[in-house]
Amino acid sequence: MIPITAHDALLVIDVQNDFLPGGALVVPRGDAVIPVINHLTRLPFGQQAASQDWHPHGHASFASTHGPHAPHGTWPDHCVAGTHGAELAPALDQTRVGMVIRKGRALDIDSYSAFLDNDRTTRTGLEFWLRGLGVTRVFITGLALDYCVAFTAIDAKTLGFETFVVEDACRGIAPDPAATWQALERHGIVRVRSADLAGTA
Ligand code: VGL
Ligand code: ZN
Repeated sequence: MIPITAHDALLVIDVQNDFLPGGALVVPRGDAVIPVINHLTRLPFGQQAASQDWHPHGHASFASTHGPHAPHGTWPDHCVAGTHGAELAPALDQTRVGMVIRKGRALDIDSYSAFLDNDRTTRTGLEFWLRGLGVTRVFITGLALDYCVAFTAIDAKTLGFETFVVEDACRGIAPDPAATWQALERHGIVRVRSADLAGTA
């Protein structure tokens, strides 16, 4: 059991309509993370933050931006700022979320991580918010395990936070998550399940 304390933060990555069934960039069974995350929000985390993928029209990560020869690593148009698809899932309990970080807002740079854009220099501010509030450990949940969750976890660890990824509170785009877990474990990130986390008595 891992007792959750005031120095712990829950991070909810990109639980947005476009990544759920019926959305523009579906993460298979992505909706299954919502009840697990809602349960975790009731544990005594000192802070809780959520991220939103938040792209302008014509974003560099959209295949449609590049005409008929879209480069590798582009996606269907998704999470366009201000649209229904970009909203956090209505079933997600946001009552204890104190900070929402919007990332991928620059036209030419994508941002998988909730800490740093893919140029690896532009910061979102999440690091300073967490650190300023005395957070030392982060527990990461959400979508997609193999993209935004993994990038966020690796950055969190690299920035000096003790980093945990909550397995049953994440889903990936690729059917087999084994390579992602190997990469995370190689970085010293701890894989836990929601049942491993406990309120302090
Ligand atoms: C994501 C692909 C493109 C994610 C965001 O949230 O994992 N994946 N944009
Ligand atoms: Zn995106």
